[in-house]
Amino acid sequence: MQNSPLVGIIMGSDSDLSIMQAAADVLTDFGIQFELTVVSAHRTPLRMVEYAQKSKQRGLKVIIAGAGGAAHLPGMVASLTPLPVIGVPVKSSNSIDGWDSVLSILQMPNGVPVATVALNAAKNAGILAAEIIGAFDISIGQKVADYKKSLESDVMGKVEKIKKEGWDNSFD
Ligand code: RP5
Repeated sequence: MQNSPLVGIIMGSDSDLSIMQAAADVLTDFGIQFELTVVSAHRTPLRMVEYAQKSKQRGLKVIIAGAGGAAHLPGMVASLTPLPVIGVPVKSSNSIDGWDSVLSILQMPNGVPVATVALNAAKNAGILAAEIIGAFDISIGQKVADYKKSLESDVMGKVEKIKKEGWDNSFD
């Protein structure tokens, strides 16, 4: 395992942690060092600027940023760092129905991409971060490939399960 974190997980409030925890769990499973903290675009704007501007020099390779409601954190961080930013729209207490966070994170202007995952999909954010790290780290890349293979095995198990339950399957 590396000594300094490769992935920075940030979120607008501690109330996002129950959702963002899934990204941390994935990175732990893949053995990828990460850090996790609260950075609020609206309530600690200067902390956000400092975090984003120092992120690359601190050795981070990817940032996962989650926020709810008027979710400006991922996009603003992306505007301040050359690192890839993965955005997690969180359905929070101040979300209308989640679309506000999805669109705030998704609809970025040309030049400032945020790789936006589905609503509350912090697990996918963790997997995507692992894929990015795995593109240049052979050991992590192999773990990601093994994980993808396990998804196939899981589904093939389901194929067998419902076949045994009697559903007609003339495909296999
Ligand atoms: C957003 O406001 C945060 O990301 C969080 O999703 C939401 C609510 O924050 P709290 O009022 O719970 O601190 O900025």
